[in-house]
Amino acid sequence: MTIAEIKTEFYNAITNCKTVSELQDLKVKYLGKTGELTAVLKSIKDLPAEERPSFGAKVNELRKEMESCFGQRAELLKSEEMQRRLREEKVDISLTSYPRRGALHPVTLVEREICDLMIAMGFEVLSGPEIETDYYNFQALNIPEDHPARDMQDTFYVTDSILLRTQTSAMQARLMERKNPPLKVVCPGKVYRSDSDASHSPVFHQIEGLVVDKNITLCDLKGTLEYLASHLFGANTKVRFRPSFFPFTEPSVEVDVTCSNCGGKGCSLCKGTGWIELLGAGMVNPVVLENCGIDSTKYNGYAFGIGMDRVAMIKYGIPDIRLFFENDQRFLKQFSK
Ligand code: 2NL
Repeated sequence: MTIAEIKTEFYNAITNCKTVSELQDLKVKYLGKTGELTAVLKSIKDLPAEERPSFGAKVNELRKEMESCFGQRAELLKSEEMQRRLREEKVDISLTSYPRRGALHPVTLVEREICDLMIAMGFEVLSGPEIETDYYNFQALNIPEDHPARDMQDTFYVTDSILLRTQTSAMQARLMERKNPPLKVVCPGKVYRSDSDASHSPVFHQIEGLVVDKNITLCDLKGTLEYLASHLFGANTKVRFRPSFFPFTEPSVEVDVTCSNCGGKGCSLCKGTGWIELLGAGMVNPVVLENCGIDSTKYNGYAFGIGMDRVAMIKYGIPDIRLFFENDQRFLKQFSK
């Protein structure tokens, strides 16, 4: 082959070359030790001596030309290959389905709101075990064995003396044993009672407040609850006490608030009375203070217990407590802002 033929053939071959590895093969074919150009160069010995220098120069010139062509082609093919891989190997993250956004449970919203309001009044927030001993759940709180109040709160027993707490007071009894007054705490958490209908669930959420100090009065309790109710249900909410009975408080009261739905005029939510029963409370029974090692001649206090599920039902107009435990996303999503 002549130099011109090799050159033409080379340009055809290199323009048709589509991949880096094809190009590598081509390089060997033309420029390798046993390649075309080397073969041509070897034929130099058959030429007359005076033609050899110019022939050699031409071959070298072509070699340089080819080398630069290989370099350029290699760059081009590499960048094309990169573009192809970027195109074909792209991970399209927009195609995956988005995880649906959650929302806070209405009872969690109420718990946070109440805790925030209590913290603003200087209360600490305390939580404790859901599995309790009979002692802290009942006996320390002046509910002895065979007391009718034990039937009032149908209890899930784990063993004879271990149970699922029926109220969060157990934690407050533990606190009173451990710390000296003044005490000012709220205990939110799950409590359990063997009871189930539209307004009772075997698990529900309570928050109990406890203040122990010197010279505490029912007035302190009322002021605290008025602040709480007016922030939970609106500034015009009124609070009233009715006499009641709990073994752990004396005197005990049932606390009503004016209906947030009708403002006290009477509607279906308050069954025409204008009032909604919200919680139970009272002055801590001195027997309970003594049980927990607090001198009841020096100290006294108040306590209250609120069902947070009930608060959420009133606040959001939810007719059945069981809706809180079904975990239907369509229901749960409605309450978070
Ligand atoms: C209700 C309302 C109440 C308390 C809980 C309490 C806690 C201690 C001492 C005295 Cl450590 N009382 N908690 C007081 C009154 C009512 O809950 O309806 N309970 C059956």
